[in-house]
Order: sequence, then C-alpha cells, then structure tokens
Amino acid sequence: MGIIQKLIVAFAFLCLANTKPTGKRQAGGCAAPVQRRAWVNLSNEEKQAYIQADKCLQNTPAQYGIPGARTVWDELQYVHIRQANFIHGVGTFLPWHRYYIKLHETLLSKHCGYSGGNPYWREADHADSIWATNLWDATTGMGGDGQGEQGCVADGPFAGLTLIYNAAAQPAAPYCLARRFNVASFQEAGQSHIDECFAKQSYWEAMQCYGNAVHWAGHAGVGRVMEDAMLAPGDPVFFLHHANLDRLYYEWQRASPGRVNEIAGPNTPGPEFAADNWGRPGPEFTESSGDGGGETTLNHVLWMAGMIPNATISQVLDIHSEINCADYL
Ligand SMILES: *[C@@H]1O[C@H](CO)[C@@H](O)[C@H](O)[C@H]1NC(C)=O
Ligand SMILES: *[C@@H]1O[C@H](CO)[C@@H](O)[C@H](O)[C@H]1NC(C)=O
Ligand SMILES: [Cu+2]
Repeated sequence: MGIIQKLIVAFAFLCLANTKPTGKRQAGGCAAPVQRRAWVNLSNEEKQAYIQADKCLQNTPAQYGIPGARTVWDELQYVHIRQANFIHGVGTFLPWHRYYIKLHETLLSKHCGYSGGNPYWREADHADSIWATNLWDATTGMGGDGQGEQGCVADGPFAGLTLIYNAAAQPAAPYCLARRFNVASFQEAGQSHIDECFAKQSYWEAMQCYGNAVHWAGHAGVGRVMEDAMLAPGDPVFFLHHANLDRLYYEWQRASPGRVNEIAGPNTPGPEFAADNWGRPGPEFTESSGDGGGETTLNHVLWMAGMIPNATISQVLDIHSEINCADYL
C-alpha cells in the first residue's frame, strides 16, 4: 500500500470528538493584506517575479542554523519534514499549513525582495486533466513532468534543482526535483469533492474531508517529491497547492461566523498514519504543544524551526489576523 492509500485509510479511521475552543482569538487585524491570486490571473511578469523569488531562496545560503542545510530552500523543506508526524491527520493540519505559507511569504520578502502574495493553483478548474494548465509551461510556469526513470524535472526554471534532506530530516546525497504526473489521482481535485467538504458542519469533519481527496489530489497528481508526505515542499508547486487548500479552508470558515474561532481534533495522528519519520509524538510533545493534553486547542503552538516566531493557532485562524494579513482573490 502506497503512502497516499495509507493516509486515506488513516483519515477513514480517525474518529474523534470535537473540543470546545478554550483560548481567545487575537483581535489583531492588518492594514494592507497581501493578495494571494490564482496563478492563471497573474501576468507573465508577475509569474516571473514569483518564480525568480523562489529561485532566489534556492540560491540563498542557509540562514537559520538548520543542521546540514545548504540554502534557505533546504531550511524551508526541513521545517516540514521535521514535523511530519505532528501536522498531518491532526487538529493542527490546516492552521499549521496556513502558517507555513506565511513562512514562505516571509522568506520571499525578507531574502528576495518579493512582497506579493503566495499565488494559488485553482486545481478544480482542470481536475479532469492535470495537463490542461499553463502552470507547467517551461518559460512562464513551473516546468513540467519529470523525465526518465528518476523522474527529474528537466525543463523550466527548476530544472536541475536538487534537495538534500531525507525523510528523517537528515542531510543526505542530493536528489533531484522529481515529478510523475498521475491523471487519475488528480481528478480528486474536482469541484464535487470541494462541495462535499464545504458542506461539513464541524471543523474536524471539514478538515478530514479537505485533508483527504482535495488535498491528496495535488500531491499524488504531481507525484514523486510532491507525493511524499515528508519531502513535498521541496517542489515549488507545493506552495501553490497548499495556498489553494488554504483558500478553500478560508471559504469554509467564512460560511459561518463561529468558524474563525473553531479548532478540534487530536494532537496525535491515528496509528495507521504512515509518516513515521520521527516516531509518534509522545508526552513531551503534549507538554510543549500549549494544549495541556491530547486535543488540539486554540493555544496550540505552531513551530517553524525558529525561522519565524512561534505562533498559536488562535493567531492564525483569521486569515486577516496580524500574522496572516492575507486575502484570497
Ligand atoms: C481569473 O481568470 C479566470 C480565467 O481566465 C477568469 O474567469 C476570472 O474572472 C479571473 N479572476 C480574477 C479575479 O481576475
Ligand atoms: C516554540 O515551540 C517549540 C515547539 O513547541 C518549542 O520547543 C520552543 O521552545 C518554542 N520556542 C519559543 C521561543 O517559545
Ligand atoms: Cu504537509
């Protein structure tokens, strides 16, 4: 059974009670939210600015003391690998990835002078064919499918990109950015699946739903690095994919006023969850998680390996909070 199937099975088995919000949401607010726009709505110049900024992160020497990192891009990938067991199939899944997009935006701005928003890939528009988008264009987009046995991406701006962290977050022999498109897997990104999740009434039900088909379609549809639950952010497409998921989550939140304060779910993923790179989160995690127990609360700490300050879930649940300060157009 592949990792995707295992994850889907894991979601099917997870069945936990909701928790009532216990913390307070930060009032916050932001004067000038960054605009996160659909990739298809960017001009070629805007696409280039974004791509060049990601390339800049891939060429900026490591800044944050992550062991073995060559570049800031390596450090960004490490943050996700190091916590894979703590951030998938659990309550914090959607808030954590929301803050991770903010980390990406922050690095683009701080190191590479890109002050725009993280664009999103509106996958449902062409769920019937992963190929039917200019996102893969070699000159204006992200390059296309991988080539040959290894599936290394050989065209576009990220041809030749190498990554260094293995699934245990240890620096190892560099490997290429690889993709292997899968048309059938990508069809799960379709509007009918989105509608099904949008109709869920509780955060935990909605999160399980979005985290299942809608989320995995992009990962399994692109394949290889993207299909690996630990390594996925090594592919720049990850951030367009997760911004899209975050946008769908935001639309779900917007549909009812209480949802901007709602969090629920366990801190520990079910035993079927395959991401065993760091063992299961133990009691020591509960102590540092901010929750005071096994259920995810508004006080849950979001850790980005020190690249940006820790935040709590309560600080990111509102997309317009001071910390997010973003808008989806
Ligand atoms: C984005 O592009 C699509 C397709 O070209 C178009 O239908 C839509 O109106 C655009 N949206 C915005 C916000 O410009
Ligand atoms: C940030 O969170 C992590 C994980 O919960 C924790 O280990 C670390 O001590 C926190 N750092 C600060 C400065 O609070
Ligand atoms: Cu993830």
